[in-house]
Amino acid sequence: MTQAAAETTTPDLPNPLDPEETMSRDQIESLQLERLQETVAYAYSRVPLYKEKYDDAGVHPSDLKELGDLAKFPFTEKEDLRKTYPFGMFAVPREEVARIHASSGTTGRATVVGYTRGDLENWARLGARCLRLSGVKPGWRVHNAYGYGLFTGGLGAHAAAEQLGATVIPMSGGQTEKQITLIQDFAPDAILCTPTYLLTIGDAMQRAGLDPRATSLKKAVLGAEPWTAEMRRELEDMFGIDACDIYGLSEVMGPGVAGESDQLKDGSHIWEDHFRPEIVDAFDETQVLGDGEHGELVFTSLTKQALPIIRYRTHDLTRLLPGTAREGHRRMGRITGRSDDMIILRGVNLFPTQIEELILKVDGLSPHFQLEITRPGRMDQLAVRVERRDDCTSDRADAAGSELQKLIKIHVGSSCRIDVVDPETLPRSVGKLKRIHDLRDK
Ligand code: DLL
Repeated sequence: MTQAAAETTTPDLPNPLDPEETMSRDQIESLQLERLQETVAYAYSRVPLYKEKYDDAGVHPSDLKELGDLAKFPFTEKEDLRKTYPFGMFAVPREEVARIHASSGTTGRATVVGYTRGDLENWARLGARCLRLSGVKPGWRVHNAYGYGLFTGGLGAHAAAEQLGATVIPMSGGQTEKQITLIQDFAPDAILCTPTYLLTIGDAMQRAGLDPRATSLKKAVLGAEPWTAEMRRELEDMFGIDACDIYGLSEVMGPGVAGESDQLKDGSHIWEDHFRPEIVDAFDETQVLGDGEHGELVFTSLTKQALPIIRYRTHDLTRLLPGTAREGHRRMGRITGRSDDMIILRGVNLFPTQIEELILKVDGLSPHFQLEITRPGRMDQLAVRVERRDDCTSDRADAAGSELQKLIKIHVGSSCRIDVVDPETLPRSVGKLKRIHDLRDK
């Protein structure tokens, strides 16, 4: 055992909550109204796109008298950031922008986001809140395997862990063998990465004859892609850890918009002193839905200086639930998927998370899978390609495939082809995994 691995105890360091974390719902809502009025007026006076949109829609910041009035204001879309590429939506002179990030996106131009020094401080503080809520402690060693660079994951999670007072190991994504070496040598207490990348690391350890349960890891804080309760169980069993969710998106901030309690594991708390969430009907965005109802998540930033964002359509589908671990801040349910990840198969809507949930209910099937959409004749066809587990023989794999097919028919309502393939034949994730392979145009 290395010396690092031998040092097992970390003294308990002070770990105070931010005062806003313990505010009541009423206190949060009055703070939200005050900050919302300021933010909308700030954006209107500094960003031509907002002024133009609001003038066209006949609304003015002074119309915001109560929180519900926000619904009178037009949405902001990813397309607005593309139209004003690269810096057209910044509300401060470029010299006051301390950092730029960008998301590559799969189509079209990258969307560029910016932060003032103050924005970076808030981001780090909110990220630290998430880690603290997930049970990560000051003084812990934190292995950060989110990608560093223009993606907000790496640097965002890094600043969060530093702010918390952890010792950060800035590994970034990829180089799985090196990840494993560092996990063994530096003996981290927590790991930060995407759920599918943690699966890749665990899988690679097992193939190298190592037991992921024997590492020093106690907690994983996972996000940047949708994952299910079944995947949480898979990863917790594989590593013998607590796995918690962290949510965020570049346009709104980055990782740290919402985080989950390791005690309750009941969904991520949105830091509502900095963001006002709404849920709108996914098919009619003019309808704002109540708490508990499923729809598309929309965010308004309440404190951002460089890039205030008002009613930003995330296209993430979820619902809002009352606060638990932090009572004043509502939680979001699991994200079922993004409206643009929805597969419409002969009239039936389906998300990769639904398939993940069903695969992990079938004995013998592993969480390594991908979805292929083809159009052999005139009809779309979905094929689920899924690896059998090592201990599942090829004979049993056929039965497992039939069982999955039946489950998908019953629970999703679609007929699809199932290919159960050998272990280690599908590509492994190094960050956000692309589950859907649409081959219809090819
Ligand atoms: O993925 C920020 C992030 C980094 C979050 C690391 C958490 C951890 P983007 O690249 O802009 O930013 O992608 C944002 O990723 O709209 C969701 O569709 C998805 N996403 C992020 N976190 C979660 C999560 C980062 N916990 C997009 N569960 C979002 C489900 C998530 N989906």
